[in-house]
Amino acid sequence: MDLQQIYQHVVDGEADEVQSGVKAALAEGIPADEILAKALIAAMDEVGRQFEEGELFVPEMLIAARAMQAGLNLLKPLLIKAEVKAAGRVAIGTVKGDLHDIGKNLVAMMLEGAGFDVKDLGVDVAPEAFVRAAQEGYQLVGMSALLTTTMSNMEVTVQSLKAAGLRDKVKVFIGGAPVTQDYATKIGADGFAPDASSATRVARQLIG
Ligand code: B1M
Repeated sequence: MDLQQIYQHVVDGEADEVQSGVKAALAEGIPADEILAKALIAAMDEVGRQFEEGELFVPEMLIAARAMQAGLNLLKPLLIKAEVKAAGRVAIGTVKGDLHDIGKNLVAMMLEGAGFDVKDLGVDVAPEAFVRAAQEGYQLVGMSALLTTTMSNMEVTVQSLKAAGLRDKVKVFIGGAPVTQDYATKIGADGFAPDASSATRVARQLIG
């Protein structure tokens, strides 16, 4: 199976073809993480590029995202290695105003695979919901943002944790395409991860 074909089916938003392509690639022994990186994630980058160029619009972007998710669902059991849930408790969500969840879902999946007890708060998560999770005893709060306009809600959440007297009880780590280490430092987050696999490493470091 040519990974380029799966890539093109994602760009074209053809979920059934993505699923059969992923199944064929797996049957040929292509590793799940290679299919993820070279076909699924690479295709979403292309979709973003075409959107930016005005070559496609929000509905097509959404259909492509669904096609990617269809492929991702098949890879999920292979990406998650069943380990004992002992690494720590993480509450993760996409910040208020932001509906992008593919990257956040990948990070949650990798954390689960690394043995973390993960509570997925979903998308458009208000600062109060992150605060509630910290009150419930989650030791790590992970925030994702894909829009430059919603990133500022990460800072609002850090401030809300402070105001609730919880800042020294939880570690905060952040990520998402527009987010950088400099931004994490600026808003007082404890960690930043550029991708899903480094998110696991950062989470481990933060929890000590
Ligand atoms: Co949107 N969108 N979108 N979109 N979308 C972007 C982000 C954009 C860059 C496209 C572009 O212009 N090139 C642009 C943002 C521009 C900006 O702010 N700088 C954009 C825009 C403008 C918008 C709308 C405003 C469009 C509109 O309505 N006019 C709108 C906003 C809606 C909202 O959120 N309120 C919108 C809507 C959508 C859809 C709903 C159609 C759809 C999302 C569907 C879904 O998520 N269920 C969508 C999509 C699919 C994209 C692109 C094409 C792909 C995003 C994606 O899933 N990437 C995106 C362009 C792009 O990113 N190339 C784009 C694949 C994913 C695996 O990567 O999410 O980066 P990513 O996650 C990575 C890392 O960032 C990191 O690890 C992940 C895995 O390696 N990471 C973390 C992520 N979270 C982390 C958290 C961590 C650690 C690491 O710790 C906690």
